[in-house]
Amino acid sequence: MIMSLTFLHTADWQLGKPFASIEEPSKRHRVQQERLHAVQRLKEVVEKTGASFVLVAGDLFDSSHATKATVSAACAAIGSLKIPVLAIPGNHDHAGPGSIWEQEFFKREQQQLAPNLRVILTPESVVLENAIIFPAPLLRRHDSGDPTAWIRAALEDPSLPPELPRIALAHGTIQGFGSSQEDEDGGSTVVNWIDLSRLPMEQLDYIALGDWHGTKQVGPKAWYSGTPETDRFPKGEGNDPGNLLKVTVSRGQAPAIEKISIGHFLWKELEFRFSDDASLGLFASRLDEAIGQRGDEHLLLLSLVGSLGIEASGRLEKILESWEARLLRLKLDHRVTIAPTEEEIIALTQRAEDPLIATVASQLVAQIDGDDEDAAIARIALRELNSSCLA
Ligand SMILES: [Mn+2]
Repeated sequence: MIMSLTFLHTADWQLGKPFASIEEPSKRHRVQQERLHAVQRLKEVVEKTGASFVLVAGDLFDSSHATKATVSAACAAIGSLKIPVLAIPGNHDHAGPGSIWEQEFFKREQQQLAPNLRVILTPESVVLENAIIFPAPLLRRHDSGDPTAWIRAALEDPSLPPELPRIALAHGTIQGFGSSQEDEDGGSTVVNWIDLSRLPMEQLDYIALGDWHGTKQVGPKAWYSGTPETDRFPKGEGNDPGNLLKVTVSRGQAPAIEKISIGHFLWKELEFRFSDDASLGLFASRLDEAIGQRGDEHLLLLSLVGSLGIEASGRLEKILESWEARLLRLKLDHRVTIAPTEEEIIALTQRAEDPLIATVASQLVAQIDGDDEDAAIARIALRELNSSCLA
């Protein structure tokens, strides 16, 4: 009889990630907390899928310096899942000296709140009731060797139960894909390099990978689950974060994979070019369509180019002020230049009733053309002058 097994594959929770680029403390706190909420949301998925256990393919914590509050909250969330949770250390929470896994406080909280959590610190096969796990824990941040190399020989162990599905669990980069490290000479070296081509695929039933934050299949039986809660703006085409994987395996059969979306906050990118002052209205409606009233669930990377008249640039600044306040985060690449309209130049420079302003305006208008800093300052000064005249 073939035993079929369903489990959940997840990774890169990075609990305690600081999100220091979010200045507003209340927003930063919400984004930090959402990573924990994602673990809490796992409970529903566990119940719905009837999964036997959860595999966390590394980087459960963002660092070994997770606060006690983060450690306790993580253990409580994991404990609430009730089923076994097996995790390996990744590069962020590697099992080197001073690791979080050997800290007395973590051990105590784990024992009291998450007795179902098993952190695997040694590269040895783990025989469960219904599967065999081949873990590749990272024992340092950057491993120059292949952390899965030991698995090749271990699969030959005749004492392992032959009928149980065999699952490798690893964290790192695979050949030809993933993240690389810049070395000091500016060259690129690959660390934590998993050589899938050297793993005997016919002897494994699934390879659960972590480190890449999008969901991605990288072999017939090998997947990155991605991070359950998105933590950065989309990097390139096809990046697909905010999921976990429901995996059904049986010994010697192709695994069945189902992607389950679990992420909450939305990280979006928007580019807009201002062709004339009328395009400001189009821009405002574009933002309304993309985000609308749900600013407090969005992070937005906004790239703006083109040029606007003085008065329209002032209106743009007000629109941006609003979105800055509404969004969890507005990351702005603002390259819109101020190009006064004919009417604006005339209105400012030919002020018979106000000769001083007319003189200053004429001097600024003479300086606004160009890409240098002086021209940019002159354009802003002209905008300020214009708004003080209107006030
Ligand atoms: Mn990682």
